[in-house]
Amino acid sequence: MPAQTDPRLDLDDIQGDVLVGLQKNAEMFMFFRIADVAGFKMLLRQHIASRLTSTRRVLDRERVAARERLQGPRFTHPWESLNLAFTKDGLDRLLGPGRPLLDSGFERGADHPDTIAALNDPPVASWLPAFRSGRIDGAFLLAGPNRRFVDTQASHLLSMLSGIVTAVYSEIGQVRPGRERGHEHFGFLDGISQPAIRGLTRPSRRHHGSDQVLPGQDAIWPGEFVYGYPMQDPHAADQPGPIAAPPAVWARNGSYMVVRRLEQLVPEFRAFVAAEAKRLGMYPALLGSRLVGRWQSGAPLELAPLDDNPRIGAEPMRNNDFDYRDDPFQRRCPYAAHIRKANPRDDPPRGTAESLRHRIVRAAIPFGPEVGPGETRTEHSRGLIFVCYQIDIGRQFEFIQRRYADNPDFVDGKTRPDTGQPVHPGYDPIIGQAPGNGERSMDEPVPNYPTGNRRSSLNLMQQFVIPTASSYLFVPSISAVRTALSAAG
Ligand code: N7H
Repeated sequence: MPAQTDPRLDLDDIQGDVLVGLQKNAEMFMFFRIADVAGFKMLLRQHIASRLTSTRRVLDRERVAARERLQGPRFTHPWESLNLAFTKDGLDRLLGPGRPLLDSGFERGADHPDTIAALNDPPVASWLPAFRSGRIDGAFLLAGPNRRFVDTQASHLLSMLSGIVTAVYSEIGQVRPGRERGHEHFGFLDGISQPAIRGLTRPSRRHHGSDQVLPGQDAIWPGEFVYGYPMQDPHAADQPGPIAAPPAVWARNGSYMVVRRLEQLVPEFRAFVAAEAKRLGMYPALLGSRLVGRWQSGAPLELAPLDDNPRIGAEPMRNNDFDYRDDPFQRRCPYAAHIRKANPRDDPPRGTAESLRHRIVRAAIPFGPEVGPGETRTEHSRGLIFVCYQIDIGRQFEFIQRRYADNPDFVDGKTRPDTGQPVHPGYDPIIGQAPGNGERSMDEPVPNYPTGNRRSSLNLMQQFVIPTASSYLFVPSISAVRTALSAAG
């Protein structure tokens, strides 16, 4: 429940995946090109706008699902979800080339040479064919309780759009089966740490001077993710900052979506962790947790530095309740570990206020089959369809990738406890990318916990996470789909 000072969010107008996430066991990402603009606009107005799943609907479903979770079974409701987003080319098609320009990162695009260079991404020539040739105008997100349900939903949509839209690429993501549910393909529990959104949830406790909803979960002003609301004030996190002013009236309640199809080389990752753990004299699960910053169960190294503690991992009141102030010398968690890089909390030189300017809402889902019993080298494409939402792609997603994960000097200003020498933390071993696919390394894979000054480093000869497609999209409000974006031109 929002606090009185929190902004009122237009829950009926903001699409449901942006702030809360569509309910899903399976989700299809259908990238398309518009063939008949006038026909497409008519369908948007008459059929599609009313079918888009709003944030209110997702919240209502969440309440039902939460009640039922108490009784045991997993989500199986035949809830159909549909969201829609457009690339810059799609907006050009709908609004004409004189349309107002939106966020600069969005207008540059994921496949622009400057973006590729900034993120050290692999060349577009190595991406999936659909993303390297021809235009992509937008993407439908279709989610539901299982793959068959979503496939059926997709064929209904496609038959309605026949002759009007061409599907150029579809990928279906699915939660992993059985006990791996909620875990990504390397085996780690995902979807634990998300920003809480002011106006959706009420900050409930003061913790180290900031408003938090669950322990360790900072409340963020909604303008960081959606146009028309206050952003963070970099000097006072509990005060509303400037409004995220929409670049056009119709952009209000809209957000930007980054989609990245990230292939994961799972057998290779496992073999690497096993071999390096042996070399370093540690057990593989410990080394794996030092790369991520959490154990596979989700328990954070800050709270469980040497042994897994699945009870902490499963407990929302505990599994995020930490920062890095008690770990100035990376004894519990390496500076380069994925979660310490991706959300450094209070660790950057300017503290938490700095990290809160670079938060994203994540909505990823794994794709591809499970690793087969004899699969010692990757034989099937699998990985994560990484999705995140923000209001400024350059300051949020790109900043995390470029200035944190790909920057071997971040976190800066750290020194060795014994010699006072400066430390170079190295690359994020999960998503960090070096220029030209060069070699990466990370500092201190071996814990010096609770004491010790053994110096170790890990050479990451290859990447285990490989981008194979990337796209920047705008997720308009439902009312914009019904009006400005579908107005007869
Ligand atoms: Fe990451 N992984 O399995 O190792 N991620 N991630 N991520 N990630 C997180 O806290 C993973 C990727 C973030 O607040 C967890 O929810 C994998 C990209 C952020 O403490 C795990 C891939 C970006 C957080 C993984 C991948 C991020 C986070 C812990 C790619 C942005 C929250 C579970 C295949 C550029 C950090 C959790 C916090 C958490 C994994 C991609 C960002 C297990 C395998 C591209 C902000």
